[in-house]
Amino acid sequence: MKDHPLIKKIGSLIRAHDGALTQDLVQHPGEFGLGKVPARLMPDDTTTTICGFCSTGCGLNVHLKNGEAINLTPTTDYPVNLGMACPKGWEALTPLRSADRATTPYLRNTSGTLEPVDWDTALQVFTVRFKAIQDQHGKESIAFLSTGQICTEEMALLGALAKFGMGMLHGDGNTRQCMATAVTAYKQSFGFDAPPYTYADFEESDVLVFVGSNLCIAHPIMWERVCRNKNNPEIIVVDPRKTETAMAATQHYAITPKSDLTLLYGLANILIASGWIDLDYIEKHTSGFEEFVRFVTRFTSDTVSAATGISVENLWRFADTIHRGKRVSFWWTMGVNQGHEATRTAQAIINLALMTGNLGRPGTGANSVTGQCNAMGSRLFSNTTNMLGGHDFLNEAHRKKVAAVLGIDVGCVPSQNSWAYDQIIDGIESDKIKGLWIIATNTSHSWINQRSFNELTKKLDFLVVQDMYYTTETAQRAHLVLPAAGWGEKEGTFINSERRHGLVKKVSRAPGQALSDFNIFKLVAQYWGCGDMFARWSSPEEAFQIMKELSRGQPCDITGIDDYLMLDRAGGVQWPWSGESTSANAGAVNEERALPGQERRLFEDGAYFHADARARFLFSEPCEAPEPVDDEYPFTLLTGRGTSSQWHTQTRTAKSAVLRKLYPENAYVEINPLDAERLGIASGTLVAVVSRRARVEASAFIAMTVQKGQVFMPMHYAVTNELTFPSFDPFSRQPNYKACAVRVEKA
Ligand SMILES: Nc1nc2c(c(=O)[nH]1)N[C@H]1C(S)=C(S)[C@@H](COP(=O)(O)OP(=O)(O)OC[C@H]3O[C@@H](n4cnc5c(=O)[nH]c(N)nc54)[C@H](O)[C@@H]3O)O[C@H]1N2
Ligand SMILES: Nc1nc2c(c(=O)[nH]1)N[C@H]1C(S)=C(S)[C@@H](COP(=O)(O)OP(=O)(O)OC[C@H]3O[C@@H](n4cnc5c(=O)[nH]c(N)nc54)[C@H](O)[C@@H]3O)O[C@H]1N2
Ligand code: SF4
Ligand SMILES: [Mo]
Repeated sequence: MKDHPLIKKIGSLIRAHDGALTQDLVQHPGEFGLGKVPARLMPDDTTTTICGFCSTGCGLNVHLKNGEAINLTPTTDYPVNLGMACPKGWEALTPLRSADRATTPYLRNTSGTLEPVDWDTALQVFTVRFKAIQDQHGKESIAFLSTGQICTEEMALLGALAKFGMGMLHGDGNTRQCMATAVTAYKQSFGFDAPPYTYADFEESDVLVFVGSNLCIAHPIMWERVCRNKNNPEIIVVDPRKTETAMAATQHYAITPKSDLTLLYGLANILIASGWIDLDYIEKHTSGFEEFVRFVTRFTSDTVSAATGISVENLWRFADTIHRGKRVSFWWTMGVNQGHEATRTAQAIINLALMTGNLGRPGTGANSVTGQCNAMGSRLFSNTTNMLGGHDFLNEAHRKKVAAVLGIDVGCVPSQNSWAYDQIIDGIESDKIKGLWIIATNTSHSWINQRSFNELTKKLDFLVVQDMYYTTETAQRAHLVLPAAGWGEKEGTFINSERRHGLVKKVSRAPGQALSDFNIFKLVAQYWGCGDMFARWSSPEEAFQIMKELSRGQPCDITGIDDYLMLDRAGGVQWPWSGESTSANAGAVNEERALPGQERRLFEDGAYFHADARARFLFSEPCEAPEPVDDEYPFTLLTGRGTSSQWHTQTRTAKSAVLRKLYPENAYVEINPLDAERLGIASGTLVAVVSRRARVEASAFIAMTVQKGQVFMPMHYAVTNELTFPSFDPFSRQPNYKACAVRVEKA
């Protein structure tokens, strides 16, 4: 390796990197040998793991032959899914065996094609090119975009390596597209990013309110938990579309898109004016209520009805249902998070729960449902928006604590916040970002106003994409592709929507020379010359021990989880778990150690994470949607999930013949029958959907699911984000994917 021509060229740039890991990984391509695969009360040929698609975090039994997965079934005694799985879970192994897996690194050659190279060359080029950019344009000129879809240990290592080892200041992830609003809303309202619920709450409520959430499609097993509710609950859905979830609800309010904030303030006004509030709770546990009361009085039923399209009678019915409920839970997902005033909308939901005392008791809560398998890991440990372990880059004591735990110089820890995703992309435009490393996300498809990003990639001096497949839209634009092992081919932990850390196991061999993201980051550290800094991160399980130390004393403290084996035995562990068991939280007592109770919720004592222990009522004046419809673009385009068998940009789900049978192959647009008739559009014909950004084609799906004047396109087809309008919530900088103006015409 020392004689490699590149080494000669770059000389002292690279320190010795021929440690055991390099020997192992570079000399012997492919990660041979499976992990330890601890079996939890299982026969030797079956082990357990957690599904790698959505944030529900279902437990799966993986059936092995010669230590290698051949099939799987849902785990019956896992507290999350109780033996159920959705089509994606059942098909989770199939995408691993696809022919377009990246089995070697690829480097773009002088004629512009991606050419296979070995790991050594790939890592040399990675190091030389990024260092050269930093030398020329400053350390901050390279950035990373990471993900909520790799193991927490991998995210933590990437975040630490990029920011503390490689000197990057800017790094963000696809969690910005997804959960940034919930993070910001909780931090401001509760003092920490803390979704309070446990899935048992789905079964224990007597009223469930879903705002901008299509649980039947996006979280089918959470929906199954709702179906197990024995209280004959009222299920209220607020969604402009008549979704599968809305059809199953007892009350559906087909709200005018992006008028949720007004609706929620109007409901608050009715509840307050009627005395349907819990003054005791408000007084003991909150602050800012009086200002809030003064603010909401102007949201009279008539004005709210006009803005939202919901009749005055129905506004009162909605409020009355909340009032009559003994255990009311409020749930929200992307219909809220992806909006131009998303943070305040999420907080308006939180305000309703606070003022009615619906927090901290079974079946209650202001509950943000997460999206990706490990979005919650990314929220706490990706070192992007928050510093490792839910810490704050701007807080000196936090910087010292994190540096001490990692055994690094505090001078390596940035004292500034990173740019958000959109600001990093703007940085490419303004020549401030010259190099970008994208890990486990497919920006070229999923980013809002995708065409603009794709144009900008041409301005980058160096784009590295680390993915399971070399065929993704983003990988196809890269200078260098690093081949990653996927879910099932590596070990680590995920954190699900209800804060449950679950163990993910290696049950299959990564193809060719693909390596786990963890080992890719370790190699990068060595080639970069900062391997010593990460010597303690010798394996995912060692990294988990570091994560535990980072969490100590935080609301997300997990110091009570001994190791992976304990996680496995306990059926996952919800944070916090510092090890003290009380009669309330202790579950089955094992001869070695008490395992935590399997369903734990936050704020049972009414103490929030602000210094005064009070939750805040936060609010702002609603403002107009950024791109309202007009004569030229008369339709509101809604976007979201299409079916339970499609996952995001489809790099994985499209690889399964079984799943492909369960959804339309080509892009489609849902149109209301009245609009279709007026435009002379027949079902199944090709139409053009035109926005100020693009004109794309899709087949017409004529259905009552959308209201007149609205159309819907699933995000799973790349054309959808050619149309979307880039606007962002001012507090969370989450993209407003859910509403832009379009027209529809015959193709
Ligand atoms: N099958 C499948 N499941 C998934 C995913 C997947 O790709 N496929 N992705 C996962 C991820 S990462 C996420 S984040 C979640 C997303 O889960 P959800 O948020 O439930 O899914 P979406 O379809 O994006 O959006 C939910 C609803 O918001 C509605 N909506 C649009 N505009 C508004 C509005 O102004 N107000 C209100 N109240 N509602 C509005 C849409 O009509 C849509 O029905 O799903 C997760 N689960
Ligand atoms: N219009 C519109 N756009 C949206 C949304 C919407 O509702 N409407 N929703 C947004 C939301 S909520 C989200 S979360 C985003 C999702 O957007 P993306 O994150 O871009 O979507 P994915 O298809 O999940 O991309 C994950 C990538 O990681 C790769 N991968 C999978 N596992 C691994 C691994 O272990 N290691 C590595 N290195 N790679 C891996 C996959 O092959 C894939 O290329 O989309 C957003 N975009
Ligand atoms: S609901 Fe989510 S976690 Fe459960 S099997 Fe389906 S994709 Fe996997
Ligand atoms: Mo998401």
